Amino acid sequence: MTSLKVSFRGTALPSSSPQTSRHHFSDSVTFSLPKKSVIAKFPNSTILCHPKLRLQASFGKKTRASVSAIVATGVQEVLPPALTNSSVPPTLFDGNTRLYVSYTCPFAQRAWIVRNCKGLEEKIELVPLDLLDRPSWYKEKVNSTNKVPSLEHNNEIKVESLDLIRYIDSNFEGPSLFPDDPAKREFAEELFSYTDSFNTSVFLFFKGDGTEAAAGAAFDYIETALSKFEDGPFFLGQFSLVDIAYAPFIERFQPFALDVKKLDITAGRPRLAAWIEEMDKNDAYNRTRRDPKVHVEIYKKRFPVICSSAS
Ligand SMILES: N[C@@H](CCC(=O)N[C@@H](CS)C(=O)NCC(=O)O)C(=O)O
Repeated sequence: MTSLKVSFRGTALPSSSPQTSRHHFSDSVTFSLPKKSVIAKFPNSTILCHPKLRLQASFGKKTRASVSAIVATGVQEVLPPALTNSSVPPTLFDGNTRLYVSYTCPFAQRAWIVRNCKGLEEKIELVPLDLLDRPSWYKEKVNSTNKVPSLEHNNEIKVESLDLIRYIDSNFEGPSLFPDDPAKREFAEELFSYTDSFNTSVFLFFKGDGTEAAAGAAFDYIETALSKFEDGPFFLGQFSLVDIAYAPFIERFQPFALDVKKLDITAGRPRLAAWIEEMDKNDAYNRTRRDPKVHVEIYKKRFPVICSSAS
């Protein structure tokens, strides 16, 4: 029998270890070669950035040969089209787990990132909605506030993105995205509480109702927060739910501020720059991202005042 062994070395989160961490890790899977192409999955780990992959084929007992191949990092997922009011609805409350999102919503993106980071692509079905032509069954049967995200799990609905990311992290398999260290947990609570103030300061500035100084102070808060733990470039040192709570917003704020105000949010903020660079390497997150130009176009329509006063 011909078997193929695929191994990787790279940055990963091992689910078997309680230590939340970004470190070099190696693992391998072996399988026989069917005629069809095969997908190598590493069940005990989530690959956080591009791994070095090695493939080795063994033909019988003695012969071994290295095989070169183009291997995609992480999971390749074909994203379903957003459901409109005229689309066929999913069979609700049939025991399946579904995450209702909008591809444009940063709150929904938080939950989507957690789903991907934990390798739950097959356990949690992604159900995108078109918010401009929202299916009526969504408000009637899923979420009476008519907002995304919502999670349908065990025939119950969970809502609110910050609650949802913690729920998914605690109630599903996959690497833990929340540290055990009490000092880190305490700081995480502070940072979760700050997300609304952060977003509000920046949105007010974009709307023309706030000041650049207040928005700058919000980014300075982030810069200071990123220096609290020295064991990594993330908010709690190692990658966690806190990074996931902020990433979808910073992903939008950065290109928009640069485009309409020529304002580089990373200027004089080296930790924020390093954090963005690290987040850019995260495959689970990257699979939820949109082209920055799309964000800029959406924000230009949403915040016309700052565009007309652009420097
Ligand atoms: N606090 C909520 C906010 C969710 C939210 O505002 N979602 C927006 C899309 S980004 C939405 O569904 N808006 C639809 C509406 O307000 O009708 C959360 O964190 O989940």
